[in-house]
Order: sequence, then structure tokens, then C-alpha cells
Amino acid sequence: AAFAALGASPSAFAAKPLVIGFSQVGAESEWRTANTVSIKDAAKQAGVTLKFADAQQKQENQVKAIRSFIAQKVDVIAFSPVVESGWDTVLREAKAAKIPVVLTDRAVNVSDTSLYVTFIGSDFVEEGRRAGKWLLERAAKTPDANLNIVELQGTVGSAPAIDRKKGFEEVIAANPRLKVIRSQTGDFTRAKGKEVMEAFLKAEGKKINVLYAHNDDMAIGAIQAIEEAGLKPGTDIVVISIDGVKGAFEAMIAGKLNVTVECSPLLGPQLMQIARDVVAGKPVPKRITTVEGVFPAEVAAKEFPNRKY
Ligand code: GZL
Repeated sequence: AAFAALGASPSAFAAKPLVIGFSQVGAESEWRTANTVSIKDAAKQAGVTLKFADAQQKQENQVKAIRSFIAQKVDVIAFSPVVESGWDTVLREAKAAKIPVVLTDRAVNVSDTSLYVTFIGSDFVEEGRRAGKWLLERAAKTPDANLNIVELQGTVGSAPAIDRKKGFEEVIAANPRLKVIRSQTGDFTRAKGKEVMEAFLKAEGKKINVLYAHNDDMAIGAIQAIEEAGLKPGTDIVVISIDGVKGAFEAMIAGKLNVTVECSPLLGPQLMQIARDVVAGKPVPKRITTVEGVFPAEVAAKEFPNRKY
């Protein structure tokens, strides 16, 4: 009735759709692809206008995208920072433009945490600890064997790479027979994971007992290298990785991967809810941690049909 009195139709006052500018790391892994699908689908479901930019894993492209979102005066800026550092300047520009910033998936190291409203993502140190714990329990079954570990790290300077290394080392320190003899980045991709594993095998060969990969894509690439070297992944070399993507479940069912620590990419719905709450001026927690599990090969076949990414 009020609208009618004003002579305007209600639709003239319907809230205009929320506009979110999202800067994505890239398309480097199965995890990332699933994360992008989750965000785009959730935006569609929520009637949110999503401006989506793929940075091809380059920080300067993310900075450019954030600046363009500021120029377009979006309601919320959200992004998954490819690396932890180097964000203060552009986030201060977003703050000056009074555009709230939401971090998803990866964290940033900034002097002033008021530069972002909240960080929605996994606890990567805990994921590293879970990978280490699985290996500790397995090593306890062969009390006198030394276990030489090679490590495929994620993208240099990224929160998951730094934290998964930290958590894993913290836990395996309990058993001096567990030693990381080589550690190098495979940049979260299958291709690089295979390439670096080939180098590890050339240098260390049969001395390698365990591979710890910071994501399933690098593990899957490394599994190809292990097979091409005439060794059996999953038995000659125990393979531990993180993410829990379908490819990892297929490798476990084939007996080539021993365990994957889940890291959920399905952050889209939470992001849309948080963005709405932020724009509505509701208080939101500074940190929202995803709940996730650990999937050893023994449960892979049973669990596979339930997997959503
Ligand atoms: C983790 C995410 C990582 C995945 C990789 O939340 O940032 O980046 O573990 C992806 O697969 O490339």
C-alpha cells in the first residue's frame, strides 16, 4: 500500500542483486576447478551477480582484478590469495573505497587484519598434521625400518604450502626414523609433480620409501613418474596426499595412493551467505574453518559414490 501511495511498483524497490567481484587463483588443479564450480553455482542459486577473474596463478593479475572490482564499485570483493604476502596496498585501496573484502580458501599475511572481514577456509596446518599422523601410525607397524620421505610442496609462498609442511614436520618429529630427504615445489600441478618426482627418483631411486604431496594433483603426476621408473606406487613407495578429489579416490581404488586428507573446495554457499550478511551489516566471525576428514585407501571404494568434487 505504501508503494502504491508513492505511485511506484514494489519491484522498483526490490533489493538490487548483490554484486560480488571474485578473483580466483587459477585452474591449476582438480580442487581449484571444483572450487570455481562451487562459487559460480552458489552465486547463481543466490541470485548474486558474480564478476569472476582467473589470475593464472599470478599475484599481479589478482591485484589488477581487485582494482577493477574497486573501479566497478562492487558490493563485496572476495578472493583466494595465491600467496600470503604483498596484499596490504591493494586491500587498503578497497578499504578506502569502503568495499568489504572476504578471503576464501587461502589466508593473507597483512599488518592490519581489519583489511578483510573474514577468512573462510581449511586449517592447513591441521591437514599437514593429519598426513603426518597417518604416517606415524603406519610406521609404528615396522618399528625398525627407516622411512625416507620426499615431499612435493605446493605453490611457493602460499598458505597451504607453508602450513601443510609445518603441520607434517611437527608430527613426524616424534619418530626420528622418519626423515624428509628431498623437498621441492610442484606448484600444485600434475605436470610439475611428475617432473619433480622424476628428479627425486633419479637422485635417490630406491632409497625413497614415502612421498608426501601437498595436493592430489601432484601426487597423481608423481604416481606416473614412479610407474615409469618401474616401481609400484602405493607399495614400493607409500603415497600420501591432500584434497580428496575424485582422481585421488580412483588412484586409491587402483592401489596406487595410500591416503588422502580431505580439503573441501565447496566454499561457494558459505561465501554467498557471508557476503549477504556483511552487506546487511550483520556481524560475521573473523575465521570460518571448514570441517573435513581423512580417507585411507581401505575406505575409498565405499566412500567414492558420496564424493561431491
Ligand atoms: C587448498 C587450495 C590448494 C589445493 C590445491 O585450500 O588452496 O590449491 O590443495 C589447489 O589443489 O591448487
